[in-house]
Parts: sequence; structure tokens; C-alpha cells
Amino acid sequence: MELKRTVDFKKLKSIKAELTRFLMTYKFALDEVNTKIDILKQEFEYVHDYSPIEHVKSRVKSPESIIRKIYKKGYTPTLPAIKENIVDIAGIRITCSFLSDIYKLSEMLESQKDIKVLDIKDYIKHPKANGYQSLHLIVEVPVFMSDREEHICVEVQIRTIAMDFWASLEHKIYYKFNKEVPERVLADLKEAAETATQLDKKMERLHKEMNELKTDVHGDDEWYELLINNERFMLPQGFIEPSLDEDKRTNE
Ligand code: 0O2
Repeated sequence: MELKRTVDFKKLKSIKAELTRFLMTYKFALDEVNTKIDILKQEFEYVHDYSPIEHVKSRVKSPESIIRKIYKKGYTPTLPAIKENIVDIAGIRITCSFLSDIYKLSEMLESQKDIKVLDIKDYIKHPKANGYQSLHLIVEVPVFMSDREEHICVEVQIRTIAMDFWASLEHKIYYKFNKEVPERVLADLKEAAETATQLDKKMERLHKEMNELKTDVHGDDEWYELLINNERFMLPQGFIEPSLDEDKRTNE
């Protein structure tokens, strides 16, 4: 027997409006956190002379994925249950150049007054069994709507380029094999994760050495820092002072 269901279009329209409004708050929360990250990036570049952030990617989880996750967790698919139990509807992934940048960046975010850290999962100090590494912060930010203030969760994943390379390949492999990855591939992935860790450690050491060398070469009092069109230049005293003297003579 064919089963017929009456679709109430009015009801459907109101569900759609409610869902859109719900997801909008997550988009606004992402905008807020993205702005914070952009400010930190620009300021860090100015103060430390390099950018700790290589890429930032953000997304709002699709309604299908949200529903799949809420069923998987065993909750009824209502908006309040989703809001309370799915903490990664809004997600930001930050790729850093060096290991130490991950923790610097995380501390900078954690110390902001309007950010409440709800949870930290450090898969760098404690990698997952498959080799996955990343620092996950679950933060809550206020979002001011026309008629209310909402507190919205955002998942911030911070990792190095090597960790990101590994995670994106692992993700592809996992789905390629329909989540049943052969043992041999799993072992290779684990080995690749260890190689990525070694690479990160080596790059960190090189970065430190390079910084020490830079301080030696620049030798604080012999170099001037100039800001030209918002770009920072380090110029030697020997280059600047003759021009300053020239200016002084012309004005006398
Ligand atoms: P997607 O498509 O990236 O959003 P929770 O989210 O807290 O309820 P869980 O699993 O305890 O569930 O959270 P966890 O461990 O913090 O992982 C959340 C996200 O981290 C995942 O989101 C992935 O993005 C990433 N992740 C965690 N483990 C792995 C891993 O082994 N490999 C890869 N490539 N990524 C991982 P989603 O929702 O699974 O997927």
C-alpha cells in the first residue's frame, strides 16, 4: 500500500526560517572569531616580524551533517538539543608555521575577555591512536542579535602545516575505504604522523636558531625600525643617519 503524507508547506516554511536564523548565529560567531584571529595575525606580524598563521579556514556545518551527528550521539533532533550537544557547528581551522605558535595563538585567544573557553583537547601532547594531532579549543562568544544576545560555541582547531597535511590525507583515506581502512594503510599513516612530528620539531629548532641569528645580525642599537606604508623595514644606522644629517643641513 502506498503511504501518502500531507506536507504542510506553511509549517515547512517556518522550519526553514527557524533553521536559517539558528545557523545565522553560528555564522556571526565565526565572523567574530575570524576578526579576532585576523587582528592577532596582523599585530603578531608587526611585533614579531613574521606571520605565525599560514591559513585560516572556517565553515558552518551543513544541516545534514548536524542531523547525522545528533542522531549518532543519541539525542532527539531539536534545536535546543543541537545547540547544547553539537559544539562544532561553527568551526575554524588555523594552520600555523611552528609548534610554539600553536600555543602562543591559543593563549592569546584564551586570554580575551569576551571569549569563554569551555574545553581544550590537546591532541598534540596526547595524539589520537591513529596519529591525529591538533589543538582543539571549544570557545563560546557572545553574538548580539536585533532582539537578543546569544552565546555561541565555536570549535577552533590549531595545527601545523605538517599536521594539517596528515589530517587531510587521513580524512580522504578514511572515506575512500568507507571507514574500513586496511591495517597496512593504518600502520603507514601512523608512521607518517611520527615523521610529521619529527619534521615539526626540526622546523621549530631551525626557527629558533634563525631568530637568534637575526638578533645577532641586527644587534639592537645599530638598526632602525621604519614603518613605510604600513610595512616594517629594518634599516642600518649607517643608511639612515647620513640622510638625517643631510636633512638637518638643508634645514639650517
Ligand atoms: P568534520 O567534517 O571535520 O567536521 P565532538 O565533536 O566533541 O562531539 P569528538 O570526536 O570527541 O566529537 O571531537 P574531536 O575529537 O574534538 O574531533 C572533532 C573534529 O576534529 C572532527 O570533526 C575532525 O575535524 C577532527 N578530527 C578528530 N579526529 C580526527 C582524526 O582522527 N582524523 C582527522 N582527519 N580529523 C579528526 P568531525 O565532526 O569528525 O568532522
